[in-house]
Amino acid sequence: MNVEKSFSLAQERYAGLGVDVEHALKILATIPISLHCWQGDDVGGFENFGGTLTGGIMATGNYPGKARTPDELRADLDQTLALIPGQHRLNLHAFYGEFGGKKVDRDAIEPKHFANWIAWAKRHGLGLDFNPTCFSHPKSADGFTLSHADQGIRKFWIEHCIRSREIGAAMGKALGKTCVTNVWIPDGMKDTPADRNAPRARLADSLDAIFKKPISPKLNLDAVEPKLFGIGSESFVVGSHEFYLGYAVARKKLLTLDAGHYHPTESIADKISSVLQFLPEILLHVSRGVRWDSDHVVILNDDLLAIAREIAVNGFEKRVHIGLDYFDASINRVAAWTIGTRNMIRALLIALLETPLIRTAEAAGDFTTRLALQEEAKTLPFGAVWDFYCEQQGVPVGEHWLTAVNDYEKSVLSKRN
Ligand code: RNT
Ligand code: ZN
Repeated sequence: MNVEKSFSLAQERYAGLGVDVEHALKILATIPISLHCWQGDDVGGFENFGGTLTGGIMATGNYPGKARTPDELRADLDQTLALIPGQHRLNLHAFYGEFGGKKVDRDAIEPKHFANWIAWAKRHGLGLDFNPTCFSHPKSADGFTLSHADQGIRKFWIEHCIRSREIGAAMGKALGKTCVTNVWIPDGMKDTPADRNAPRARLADSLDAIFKKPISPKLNLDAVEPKLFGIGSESFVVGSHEFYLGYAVARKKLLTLDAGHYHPTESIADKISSVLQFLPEILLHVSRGVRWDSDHVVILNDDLLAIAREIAVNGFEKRVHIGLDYFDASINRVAAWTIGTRNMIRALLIALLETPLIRTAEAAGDFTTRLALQEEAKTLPFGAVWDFYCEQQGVPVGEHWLTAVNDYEKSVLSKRN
């Protein structure tokens, strides 16, 4: 077979540079990517009380075939997972619970509402991650949740987040795989606030109330996600980077770095080794902003490679939880998941294969050689290794996954609506 032939030539080429390809593939197979459930239905959720997406995030496009029920979403995920090499995780939002047609408000969610998800994950050997949903709800309509001036509204969202952690712990326990529960809130202001302090003080208090009850870190880890701006919160975001960095360090929480949450020229890759000096673990939301936090499908670009390098080169794969966070409704959603996830894995592979000689050159102060090798590395035959890995893991090689997606679109997605 061509795949094997190309692979063995590639392996030889890498061996000449001191790179053990088999070893790289072994490590790659241990790195789970947490697929975000919300790519499958444009961040809609299944509460079925007619809510629209709010919170300053937006899915644009109306490609046909979006999942309308948990069963449809799971079927789409089954198809997606069949196209992605390796063992991964699913990241759920609270409003993807199964409420049996009843109105269960956010402050009343329980592990039982996620029983089908847990059973499905168990069948697939997947871990689950979790998120309270502090948007797309009447009590978040004025743009504030955990930092709201109204104590009643604050209490509602605190209760939601407390329950979310408990659901995370239940997932961790049932699956024997630690759940990461990530708190992101949309709180902020469109225009210049007079008081930036009081909302932040309230947010810190609310978080302390949420995290008061200790939960075993074997079952659930708490993460907090900062942001620079959102639609409708352009001038002020309560949970800014500095706010949550300080909070995470002071309270020993995971910090979530979302690739779309900073100035467009600012990269989260450079933040990883900075924050890991002071935090044992972090969570990534790998995304792609185009001019703004637009959450485009992750592609194999320099930004993604830079993130992958930081993880692979430093051996941070146990300390950095990798999640995806994008939502494109303008293309086939199964393809969107597949493209982004395969790219994340491919970027990690390229990074793992990068020649140790680059580091050696840098350590020797030889920056000429460093640059030369960095550039040579760009045309090393990682594609042959990637194809081999896909074949070895029993998923389609190269563009052949697209055939499966097209068939699925014809036989399943096009029948929806
Ligand atoms: C929003 C954050 C957050 C959401 C998801 C749906 O800016 O990135 O992570 O995208 O929780
Ligand atoms: Zn995010």
